[in-house]
Amino acid sequence: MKRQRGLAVITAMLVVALAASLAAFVAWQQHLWTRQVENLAAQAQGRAVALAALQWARALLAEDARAGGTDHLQEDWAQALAPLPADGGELSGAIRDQQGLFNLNSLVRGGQASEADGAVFRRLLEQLGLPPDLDNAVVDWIDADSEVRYPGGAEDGHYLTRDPPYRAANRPLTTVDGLYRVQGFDRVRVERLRPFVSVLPVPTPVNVNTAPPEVLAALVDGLTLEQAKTLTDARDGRPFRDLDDFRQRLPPAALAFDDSVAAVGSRYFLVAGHARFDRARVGFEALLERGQSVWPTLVWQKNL
Ligand SMILES: [Ca+2]
Ligand SMILES: [Ca+2]
Repeated sequence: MKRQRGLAVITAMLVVALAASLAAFVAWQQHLWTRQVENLAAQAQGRAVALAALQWARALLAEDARAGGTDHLQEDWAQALAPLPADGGELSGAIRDQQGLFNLNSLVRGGQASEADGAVFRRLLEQLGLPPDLDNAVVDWIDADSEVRYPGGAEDGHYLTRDPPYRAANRPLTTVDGLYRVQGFDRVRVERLRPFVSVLPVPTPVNVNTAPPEVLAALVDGLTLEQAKTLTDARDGRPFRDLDDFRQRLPPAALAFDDSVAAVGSRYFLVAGHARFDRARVGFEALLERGQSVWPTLVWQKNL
């Protein structure tokens, strides 16, 4: 009941914020003459709507943090915002848990290649029909040293022979597209991997309550994709309470998983919003971190 009321209040806040921004711009637009100024107005309107949508997402995630417990796909934040009609346009949006995916930056923890995360990533690569050696290439790209890992690794010595030459980043990835510069990756391979990976500012465990079957199968050595699908179907009706619950519900044939790579909650969420007004279409993406405080902080935001 309380949660329902909370959601209603948040939706009402969003509608008020939208109406206010729209009213202001509609009044302003009556005085506009040139297309150039109209474009500027559309951009400003887009920014105002993006801000309202972002506040909506933060409020939902804060509400969820106050309720405590795990993070799973039946919670309010995980329900997509159906296209919301606004005067002369509409807004839609969604919040996606980034820890349901494999965080590529988990491959290096505390400056060292993480064996447990490497094993998960290699299983994911294999399952997607990609060479498991790509793991070493990504670790070398991220780790601070210039020692080449075998097989498949590459450091400055390799990248400096490319045309044009460049150096290994030797720091965490900031976008999945960063993989294009890494030895062994091309368009096909990056796109194959993209739906299952994220790049977060720090290493993170995978949330078994939001991970797709492909990621769950990679997480647990010996778990087949078929078994992982059965597991996610059951989970979406009854989320895992904790890692022990997850362990107990694994099929007996599946081997153990490393506790350091799994969790039942999340800190990082991607908010995506799209709005349409007359001719103008605006979109944005933002990464929110729900850390010590209930109110999530903005890690980055970009307009699409
Ligand atoms: Ca939650
Ligand atoms: Ca390196």
